[in-house]
Amino acid sequence: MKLKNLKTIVAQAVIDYIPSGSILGIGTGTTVLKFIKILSNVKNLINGTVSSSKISTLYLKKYGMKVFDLNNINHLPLYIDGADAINNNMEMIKGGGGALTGEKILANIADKFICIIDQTKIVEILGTSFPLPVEVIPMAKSYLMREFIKLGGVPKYRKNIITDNGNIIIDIYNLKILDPIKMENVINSFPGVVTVGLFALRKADIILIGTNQGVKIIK
Ligand code: ABF
Repeated sequence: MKLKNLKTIVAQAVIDYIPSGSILGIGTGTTVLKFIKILSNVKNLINGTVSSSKISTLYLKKYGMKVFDLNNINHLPLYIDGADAINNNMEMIKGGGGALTGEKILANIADKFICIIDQTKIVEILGTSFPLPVEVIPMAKSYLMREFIKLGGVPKYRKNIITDNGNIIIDIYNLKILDPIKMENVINSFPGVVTVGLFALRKADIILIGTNQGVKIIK
């Protein structure tokens, strides 16, 4: 099956998990975009959405979906999002699209986080195949790059990207993340770090994987 079809089958399958009449948290990325299109055909199923990024908000509105401001919502039963890499403990690297801060806020608030991925995202060790994105306050860029080198990584400033929050992204290459929770805590502790794209403290609850054999479910 082509990659885009793996994303489509998983975007379709997650519809069955949506509680009717709820407000739904929406992630960012190409799989989520497919999900938004499919969701728009059954939009009466939900009361509306909250969005993790400006780009997803744009698409949600384009497809006629109601988008609430998160500050006006006090309960989020479900968050649906993709990932860039995920290990067999449901810990993830996210933020390849630069929306990691909005994604992490929604993932943390939601009662349940369902991750929708294609089979290429499964990895044994995080950090080896996909670099770890970190959203950073611009004035801390050089300091943080030095700290990331000390962690054993190769940091690279992502050019021409300003996040939804007006910050920059540093991608850390070649990090072998053997203890994701520890690494998330360490990177969180540096002043100037807004969000690290490591989702280990709050990992996925359910993973739906688009494979050549159909949708595989991991709980
Ligand atoms: C999202 O999924 C982002 O964090 C990440 O960049 C994106 C990548 O997945 P996709 O293959 O769906 O574009 O959660």
